[in-house]
Amino acid sequence: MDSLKRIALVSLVLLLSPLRSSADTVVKIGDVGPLTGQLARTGNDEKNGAQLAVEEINQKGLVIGGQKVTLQLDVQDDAADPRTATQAAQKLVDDNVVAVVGHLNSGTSIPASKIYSDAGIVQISPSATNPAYTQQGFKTTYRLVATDAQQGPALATYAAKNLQIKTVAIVDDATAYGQGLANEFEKSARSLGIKIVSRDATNDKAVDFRAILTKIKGENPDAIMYGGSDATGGPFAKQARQLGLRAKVLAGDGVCTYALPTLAVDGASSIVCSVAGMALEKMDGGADFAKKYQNRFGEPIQVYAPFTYDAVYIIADAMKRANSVDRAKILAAMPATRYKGVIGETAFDSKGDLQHPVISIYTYADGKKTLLDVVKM
Ligand code: ABU
Repeated sequence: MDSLKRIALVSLVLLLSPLRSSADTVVKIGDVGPLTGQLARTGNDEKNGAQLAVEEINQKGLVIGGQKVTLQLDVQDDAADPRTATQAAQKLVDDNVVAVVGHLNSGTSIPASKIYSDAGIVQISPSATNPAYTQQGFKTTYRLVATDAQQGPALATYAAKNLQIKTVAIVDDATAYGQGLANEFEKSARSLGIKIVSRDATNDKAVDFRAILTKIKGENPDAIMYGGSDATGGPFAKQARQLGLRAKVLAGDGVCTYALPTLAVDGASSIVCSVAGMALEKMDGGADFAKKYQNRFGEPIQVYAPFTYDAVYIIADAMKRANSVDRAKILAAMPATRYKGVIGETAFDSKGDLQHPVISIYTYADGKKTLLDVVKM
């Protein structure tokens, strides 16, 4: 066979080869949250959960529309800053991601959501709890946690009924999350007959809470409700204990991390906090997931890693049902989601909120995060 014939034959074989049609299509999924700054610990936790799902799905093999698909996580850092978050969102749009897992914070998820909505990209926040996130009329916003309109009342009810709290001072960190949660808590607490003795605001970069705490000490409340993250809530509880306050410190999911005892030290035992989803201890497969996570990353889960893990699987499930990796088709498949994952059964209402939200209540006993109650909303 002369060389021209040989080239023609090889080209024909390549053209008809099934290998050609099975060449991988790389599909990008955005993952965005704070990877630097005070919330980097929880941001990396969420990124790790998503990474684990991507690695597993790629290892098992994903075929969409007869084409082998390799998922790639496009990771962006929003530093928990609203402006940086919109820049990160635009970068993800420009990178042609088909869906986004993020952001961690309400204060970043909300401004970024307009950018994803304009681009028709599904956004699944694993942890943004401010109700406003899904109330903007966007078809693209989803979340895997209960909202603060559920978390605030659950915490207030636990305080009134289980802890017999009669008086509370409220402090928030002036973020969309911390202030919003404190507002929801305050509304419910009042309706349950708890007296609000004071309301103060700090900020999410504060390190010294002694002026506010000294004033609160004079008010002698049964509890202090703190709306904010573990980075400030930990030192807040620690300084409260150092000043001799014996009041319970009530807080939401921002505070309720694995790292909290390191940040609050002696103050950790005074904390009662909520997580806006099923407790890891009660998740089917939660223990296996925790082991898998520990083996892969060499550290324990902070809070929401199982939620980003499921978020990636939910996106892959939407791709399968749409039989497409086209972002518009993935978006169209999302409302019919019925996905059973590590965090439980996920189905969304018309706004992108969970149909069956759950709140878990914890404390820290002997430095260990300890489950007190699980409330189905
Ligand atoms: N939900 C806890 C922390 C994230 C947020 O800002 O909503």
